[in-house]
Amino acid sequence: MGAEPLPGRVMALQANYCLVGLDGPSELGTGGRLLCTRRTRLDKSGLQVCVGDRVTVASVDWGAGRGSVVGLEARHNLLERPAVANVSRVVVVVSLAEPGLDPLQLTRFLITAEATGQPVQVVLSKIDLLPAVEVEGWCRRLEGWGYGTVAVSTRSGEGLATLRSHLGQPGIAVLCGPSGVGKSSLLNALAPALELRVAAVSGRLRRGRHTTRHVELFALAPGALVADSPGFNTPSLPTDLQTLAAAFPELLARLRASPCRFANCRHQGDPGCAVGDTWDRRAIYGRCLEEVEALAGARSRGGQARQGDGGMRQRGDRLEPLLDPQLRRASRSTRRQALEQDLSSPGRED
Ligand SMILES: Nc1nc2c(ncn2[C@@H]2O[C@H](COP(=O)(O)OP(=O)(O)OP(=O)(O)O)[C@@H](O)[C@H]2O)c(=O)[nH]1
Ligand SMILES: [Mg+2]
Ligand SMILES: [Zn+2]
Repeated sequence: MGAEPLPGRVMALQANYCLVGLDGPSELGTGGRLLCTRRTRLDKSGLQVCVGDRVTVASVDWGAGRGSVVGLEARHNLLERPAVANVSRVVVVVSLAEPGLDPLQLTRFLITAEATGQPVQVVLSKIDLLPAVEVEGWCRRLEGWGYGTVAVSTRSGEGLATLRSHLGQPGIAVLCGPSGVGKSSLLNALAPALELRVAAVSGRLRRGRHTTRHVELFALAPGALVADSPGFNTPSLPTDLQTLAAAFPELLARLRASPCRFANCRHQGDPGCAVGDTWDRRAIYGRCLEEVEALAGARSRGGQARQGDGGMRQRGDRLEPLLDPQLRRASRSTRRQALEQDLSSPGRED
């Protein structure tokens, strides 16, 4: 039994356990992993750990490779879905074909990614299925949205070296995106020893089959962790308009250059709108805006959605945190309080 708590990082969640990668050398060698109980209430808020969390482990049984998480460090940030704490960059992967790229769906992934406050990047996958000129067109289009892109193919190997250099940076990079776009295939291409499960797309729309079921962190280089995650189709939107607008880099750039006449401008042809009508994602922004407004309207009519459930909402068979986006952008301590209400759970994403 070890006496001093040992520092480490949550690499994956498994049922009621979490897999903790220990920082230093231990009786398990370097980079040893312990299966730890995670039902322990870490504090009175009942906060649970999430992949990416920095934790301390005690009551270690080296022979059995087991331990107990006894401490949790404050999170720097949280990607809500897939739930990963302390991310350094979010890489949204979308394929150009099989399944085809849906700009609204991509935007919803980008909005979730932007909420972390960390750098966001787009990987365009399966470029072997499209003429180079179309790939180039998508790259330019996404640059217009304010995003750097890497165009890749696991079949031809194109773009893999560039992607490796991005993912090989210190910190945690999260690969997220729809099912079947090739997230796990990309990691297998970069690190064949991982042998992650992949599966062919199916159906008329060539959709993925939800092959990856859990978020897991892998070391691509010393200090460089990358998370593979289960694909899902419809990331949710923020609950307020300021957060929504802040997730469109090209909109922010125009507003910084010259603000609209009215502070509550919807940028949909409003009088005195400085953003104008010519930006690519105007209609997509409009769709998201309508959805956020409709949800806000339903909340203000019902009232109970936010207050009655302790900041949680039901999605499918699990509870998800209702983090107030304004809190997320508030001071670090306020943000921590918000995070402490967060019950993160892995599992099936759709
Ligand atoms: N043509 C082509 N097919 C690819 C490429 N990369 C992956 N695929 C195929 O796409 C399918 C889905 O790949 P996965 O790696 O399982 O996709 P995923 O994004 O991890 O899917 P989920 O785990 O369900 O989220 C598999 O049949 C892969 O062989 C590529 O560059 N080109
Ligand atoms: Mg996968
Ligand atoms: Zn405007």
